[in-house]
Amino acid sequence: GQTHGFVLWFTGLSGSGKSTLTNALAPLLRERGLRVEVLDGDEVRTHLSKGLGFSREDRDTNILRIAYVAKLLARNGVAVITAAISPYRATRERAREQITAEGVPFLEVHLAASLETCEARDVKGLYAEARAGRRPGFTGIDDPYEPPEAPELRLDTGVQSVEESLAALIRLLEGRGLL
Ligand code: GGZ
Repeated sequence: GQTHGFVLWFTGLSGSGKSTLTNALAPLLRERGLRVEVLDGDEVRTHLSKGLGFSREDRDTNILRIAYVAKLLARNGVAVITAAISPYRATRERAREQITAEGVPFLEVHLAASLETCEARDVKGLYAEARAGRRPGFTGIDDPYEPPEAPELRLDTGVQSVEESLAALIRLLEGRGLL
């Protein structure tokens, strides 16, 4: 079995493809014998982060909880994929520090689809609500998203297909000796 856990930390706007890629990648990693856990922001918010909103403070609390659980899992050999917007650079850096302090590899993956692309998809109709003022503080509309300056991988999910993105992710993990 696998011995080395890691954290693959997806960051990007709502609709940038975090959940899509996570759901496609997890089974590929399992096929290769890895134990995989996914921490999806939307899902975490119904359990671990129930009751939290979208102020900076609440988002930071959410992200640091995800980082904490990711660390616990990864240091026990689990391949962890996180899929939260994680809009603040400083908070992602705190997550990185806490996880790498345990000797666990942390790979930040920026899903860099443009706001235009994400808004055009608007799978859940949330951008339309935000534009109409019914969802104040929506990331990318009237709340910040700070893109990573030096992510381990950047994927333009507005241009690259899911298959291309998956291939790039597999290459990243292989290149680091994690697959
Ligand atoms: C951003 C929001 C908001 C606001 C609700 N801003 O695409 P989704 O719908 O399914 O995923 C988004 C999710 C964001 O939760 P995260 O835990 O990933 O955010 S953070 O990392 O900032 O803590 C979106 C929905 O919740 N959503 N209101 N105001 N996204």
